[in-house]
This record gives sequence, C-alpha cells and structure tokens, in this order.
Amino acid sequence: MRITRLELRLVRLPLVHFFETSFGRVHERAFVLVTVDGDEMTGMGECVADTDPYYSPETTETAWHVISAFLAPLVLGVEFAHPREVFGAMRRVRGHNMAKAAVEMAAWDLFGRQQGVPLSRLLGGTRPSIAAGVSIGIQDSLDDLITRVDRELAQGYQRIKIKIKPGWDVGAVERIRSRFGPIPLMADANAAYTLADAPHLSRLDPYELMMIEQPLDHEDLFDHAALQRLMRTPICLDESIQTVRHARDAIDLGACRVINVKPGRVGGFAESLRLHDLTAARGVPVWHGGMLESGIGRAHNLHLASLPNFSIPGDVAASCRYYQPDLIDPPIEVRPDGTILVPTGPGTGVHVVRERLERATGRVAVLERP
Ligand code: OSB
Ligand code: MG
Repeated sequence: MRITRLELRLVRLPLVHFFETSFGRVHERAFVLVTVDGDEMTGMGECVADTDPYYSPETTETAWHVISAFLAPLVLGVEFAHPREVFGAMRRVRGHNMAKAAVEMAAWDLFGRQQGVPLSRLLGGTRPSIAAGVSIGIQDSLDDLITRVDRELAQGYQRIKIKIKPGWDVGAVERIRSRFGPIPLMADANAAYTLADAPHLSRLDPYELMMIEQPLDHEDLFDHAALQRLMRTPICLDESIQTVRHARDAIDLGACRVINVKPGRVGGFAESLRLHDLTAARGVPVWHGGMLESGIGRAHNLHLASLPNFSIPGDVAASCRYYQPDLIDPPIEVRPDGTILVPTGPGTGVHVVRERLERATGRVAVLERP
C-alpha cells in the first residue's frame, strides 16, 4: 500500500442536541477529516481533536499543523506492507496521537478497501454486532435528565452513562436510581475532582454504578490508585490512558479496574490492538469510547469494538443522536435490542455523501509527494 495523496478538510457539523461535560457546553462539532489516496482507492480518518484543548491538549488547528508539516511527509510515497506499520513510521513525532490516529486510520480504511475486506476482519473482530450505550451530558435540570434517560432506554440502549461534575453528581445518580431502578448505569467526571473529594465521591458507592470514569486529573495515576482503595465503585480511566505503557502502569498501580479505549487517544488502531491485547491478558475489561464522531469515525469505532475484550457496552451509538443528517448514508442505527451491526463492506464499509461533506467543509489542503 502506498499513499500518493493526502487531503485535509476542516469539517463543521451542528449537533442535534447540545453536549455538556465538566469542561462546558458545545452546540457543534468541528474536526479535521483526513482522506488518503493510493492505487485508485480512497480511505478516510476522522481526527477526534476538538476546537478547544479541554479534553486533550490537541485541537483541530494543532492536528492540521502537525499532519501537514510533519506526519504527511513521513507517510506519503512510503510502501507499507500493512497499515499496522504506519504508526511506527510517525514515531519521531512525539505525542499528537489524535493527529497520528486520523492518518493511520485512513490508511487502514484504504487498505481494507484495496483488499476488499471489512476493517473488523483486518483487526480481528469476533462479533457481527456490538452492544450500544449512550453518554448523556449535563442537562439544564434533573427533570430534563430523567426525560433523556427515559428516551434512550426506550431506544434499547444497553447502558446509560451520565456526565457528572461537582454540584451535578450524587443527586443526579439518586434521581435516576429512584426512577429507573437497577439499570446499567455509570458516571463520567472528565477529571473534575481531586483526591480531597474522596469522601464525597464515596457517597456514590451505595448506588452500585458499573464504574466511575476519570474522576481525577489526566496525569494523576497515583491519586486514582489511592481513590480506588477508598471506593467500592470500580474506576475506569479515559484521559489518563494515552499510551499502552500508561495502561500497564495504571493496572500495576491499581489505578483502574476498567479502561475506555478511544483509538484517537492512543494513536490509532495498531496501538488500540496492543492496548486490547494487554488488557485482555491482564483480565481488565475495556469498552469503546466516543468523541461525538460523525458516521465516518463512528464506523471505525464499530469495527474496533467488535474485538473480544470489548465486553462492556460503550459510547458507540446511532448517528441520529448527534447529526441529522449524518455525513454517511445509510446512517448508523441502533436496533431495538440495543445492538448496532458492524458494517460488512470493504474498509469502514460506509458511504460518505459527497455533497453533504462539501457543504460542511470549511477549508481544504492537499499534500502530495513532491
Ligand atoms: O469523556 O468520554 C468522554 C465526548 C467528547 C469528549 C469526551 C467524552 C465524550 C463523551 C461522548 O462522553 C461520547 C459519545 O457519545 O461520542
Ligand atoms: Mg470520558
């Protein structure tokens, strides 16, 4: 496989419903879309970096810069036997995993299309459909939260995650438990607490959450280990796990009992596979996270989530929760049993609607081998 042309697009899509986390509220999503060409075929990768450096230090503009100035020259014109070699080819660039992942996952899509096989098969996926869960942001009121949980359960989703922050935590969980009983429920704090909040966070223990995601700072494995010793609720790490080494350290330290896998956070599919295999060997279950992806990135996620150690329903949900219309047609849909079919066509297996993509595109850059 050889990439002869790499195109960057800045894409903007309005969200169907605002999404609020402990970082703030967003009404639209902007992302860099990477398209790679080789041998008359095309692959795409959606960069999950956001406009603001709140979830991670990367932004749409840093990704644009790093891909065009540093990553594209490292992959253009290089002969790869397999897309698992692409991450290594970019190794001299430190960090910038989201930028790397967008390039690498576009290469996987290209390779899958060239070989005529779905990504799930290339990756070692073992299930034809995945269990879907939803991530529900902070709402204007607890009544609004209850309405949204009700709606998602009616759609069949197998797990509810709510975003929490100081002032929107124990009370929100209490309301959901008293209204819906023992549904599969978890909470994601996006690093909004410190170890000094341990007594407060322990008040969540009686509600039997499946887990609490990233309660403390993204750099703080040590305090997560201390918190896990003080809490019964399992801790799941998201922001803290940017490399396979971080995962190994976190498991050894007792900083988490579950890990959220987002390929963008670790640099793409090859690193996600290493993370998957490490956690499987250590008996730590994983689930697939989400970054409000359009159908393009969402399809990549479906393929990865079909691997065996993704044993907990994740944040991979239907297109219509986010974008109407989505960039792809047909959209990704959840079935009444709360599962989503993994596409079976070559590569990601989804069809991008050209004119919707053109309409959403702000600017374009094309990089070719000189
Ligand atoms: O922390 O998992 C997170 C969205 C953007 C940034 C970070 C996170 C999220 C979500 C939404 O929780 C998951 C989704 O529905 O795509
Ligand atoms: Mg999270």
